[in-house]
Amino acid sequence: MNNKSRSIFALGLLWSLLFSAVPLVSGQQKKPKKTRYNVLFIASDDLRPELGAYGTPLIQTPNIDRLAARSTRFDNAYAQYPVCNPSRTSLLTGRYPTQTGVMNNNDYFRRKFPDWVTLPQYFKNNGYATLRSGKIFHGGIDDEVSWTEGGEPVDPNITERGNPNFKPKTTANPDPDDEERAPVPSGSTKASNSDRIVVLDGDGEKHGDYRATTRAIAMLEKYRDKPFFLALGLVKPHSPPTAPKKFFDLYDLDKIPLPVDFRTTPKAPDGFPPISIPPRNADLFIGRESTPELAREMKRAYWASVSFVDAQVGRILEALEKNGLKDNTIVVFWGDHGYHLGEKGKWSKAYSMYEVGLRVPLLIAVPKEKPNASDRVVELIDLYATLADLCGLPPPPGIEGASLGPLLKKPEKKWDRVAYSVVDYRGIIGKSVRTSRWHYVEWADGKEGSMLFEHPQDKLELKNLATDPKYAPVIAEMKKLLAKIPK
Ligand SMILES: [Ca+2]
Repeated sequence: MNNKSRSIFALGLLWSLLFSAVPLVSGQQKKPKKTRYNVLFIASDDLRPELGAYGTPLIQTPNIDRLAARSTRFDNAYAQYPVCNPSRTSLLTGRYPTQTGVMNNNDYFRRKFPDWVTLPQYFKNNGYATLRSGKIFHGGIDDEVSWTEGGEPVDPNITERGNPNFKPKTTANPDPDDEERAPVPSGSTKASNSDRIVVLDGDGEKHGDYRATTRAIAMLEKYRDKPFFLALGLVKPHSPPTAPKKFFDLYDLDKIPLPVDFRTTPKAPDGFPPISIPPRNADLFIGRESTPELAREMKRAYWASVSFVDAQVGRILEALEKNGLKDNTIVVFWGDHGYHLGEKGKWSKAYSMYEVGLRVPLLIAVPKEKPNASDRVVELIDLYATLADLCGLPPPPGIEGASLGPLLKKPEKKWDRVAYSVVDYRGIIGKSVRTSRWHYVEWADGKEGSMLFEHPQDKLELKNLATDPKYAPVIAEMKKLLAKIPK
């Protein structure tokens, strides 16, 4: 060996030592390297799992159904809070609302926890381009540092609304998700701005969701050669129900079904805690009664709005294919909480701890992974750990939730996790726990009422078992589970 080759040999030895030392330090040395998938993360606002893929007859969602046909469909997925900002904050920070403290649509988690790393930020820190188009965090409370492109500064007109010393520059719109601040219609039968039905022209090209999708497609084309985390947040079918005329025409009004527990005004049935259905709707039929006819029209508008969302999902998925990205991109489609369409007279999600208020659609499509359906109880908060796992990133520190990766491989796998949800109604804290068989809810530790339902036989939650002494042992078990919600 001459001098030159000796020094090359030494250099090579040094390099190989260095590179073998890195995995030793991070404890990853034996893990096979996983594919660096892109992530397409699609949110729909206020979408309950009423889709063709979820077995709803009549509703027209062909694009989401096609995505579902190559996904694992989660049939028992739950939001951690039945309002936008607290639910999204929980999902995106990987912490329960009891940890974030975010329980309304004005709080920003970084006020208390400036150093938390969000789901997109975690991808950004791991070399991904993180791209946002549309509503991912709450409107006006985006988290700019989470995004490579598309982030916006927080709007103090929203986050400072509770601060008595704050002088707003603009009059922020009353928050339609807040029962207390919801706009009051001037006449008893006149619809307010947020509960009127909006019919769009053409394909809805002028609507924010159409434009957000166009922008997301442009981002996808711009970043197609990098690992990317692209988040597209559609605001429909959030009120007001909005869609191009052609999507209304898909539905025959007379065939739109009403729920078995339909009422014209929101009210908890006898034997249920009154707090379970607040007397005033937040989204639709605000301060006014519905009728079966008006209810059918409103539900048709919601369905049309869902079909409009479906069309945007179709556009972004088509762009994914056209750019040759389908085989290396994980697609996640999720709703941020459930929604009442007349069940127990309610037309919104706010403060509902019922199955219909908490259950969400959740589809996860991984390239080359077999399509499946899983009835295991999962939480939106699981998405943080899941996506990090599926993309081969190191396990994120400090977060709650579990990777759903094992359920994608084996949907019937033993899974003893439960779903927690929390709500704050005028300072009264409600807590919910969902197991595979039971759904238990209590307010103020039970002092303001409680509900127990058995699933799947009472999937519409028509019979409250909490007052039947026979179920005291079940309730004792449920209370033990509730005591485990991380604080
Ligand atoms: Ca929402």
